[in-house]
Amino acid sequence: MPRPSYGERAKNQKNPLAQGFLELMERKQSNLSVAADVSSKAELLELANVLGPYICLFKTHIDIVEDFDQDLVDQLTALAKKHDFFIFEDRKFADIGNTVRLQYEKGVYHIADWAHITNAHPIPGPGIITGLASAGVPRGRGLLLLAEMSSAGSLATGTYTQSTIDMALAHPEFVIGFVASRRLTDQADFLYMSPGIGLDVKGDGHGQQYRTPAQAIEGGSDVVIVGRGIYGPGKDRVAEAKRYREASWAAYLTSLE
Ligand code: BMP
Repeated sequence: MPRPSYGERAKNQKNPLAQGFLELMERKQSNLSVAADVSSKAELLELANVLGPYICLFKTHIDIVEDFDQDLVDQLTALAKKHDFFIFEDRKFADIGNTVRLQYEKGVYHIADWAHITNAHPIPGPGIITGLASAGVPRGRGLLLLAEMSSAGSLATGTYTQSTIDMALAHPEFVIGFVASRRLTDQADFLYMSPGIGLDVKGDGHGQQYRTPAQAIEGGSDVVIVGRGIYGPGKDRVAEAKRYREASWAAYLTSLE
């Protein structure tokens, strides 16, 4: 059955963050996210500036940047506006609600102040969502739950994944979707973001497992997340970003037929 377009889904979205993101994908004709796993401020900003035109979402692990400062956040926010992308801090919160709220709002990074989207493991139960929501909803942010993981031997399967869906359905004001390899439910229009994507290799020797963009989109993913496939050793970053964007968008267009 043909799927509705990102633009059509935006019109029916009740969550404003998810709506804005779907509109951005349609406007920019990109369902590609880059996973910017680099450890210096200069490299991170360079990736955001050079790859910004091709992506809908810039995914960070801010705690691996060795020279983090507020200026990095200010410059990244300016690049997000300039190139029209959202920022996803892949923080993978995993503690009780009160603690994650503090980790989200305070400390060195103040993630809630600049990341449009962040994510959490459902393992502590629904309190992790309400804790994060208390800081995120007033700022208009969105949360993804890790319903599955791309790595070999992941424990996020079966009833764990099902319980994650139930937790998400109970919190539509903040949960906009999942990190997952495939579409999980038709009960609400969630966003599905899939890491573990590569066109050339199958793994990384540390448990990562790669599928192609077409495999992910065919399974119902909305956003394809690519890291080393774009900027790994010897890669032409811009050429690879274009290649992954084209492959991911072509698979999306096929899914509409
Ligand atoms: P790469 O494409 O270089 O393998 O990077 C994948 C990125 O996606 C990493 O930033 C990793 O933290 C993240 N990720 C993942 O690989 N699998 C998951 O299940 C969840 C993730 O967030």
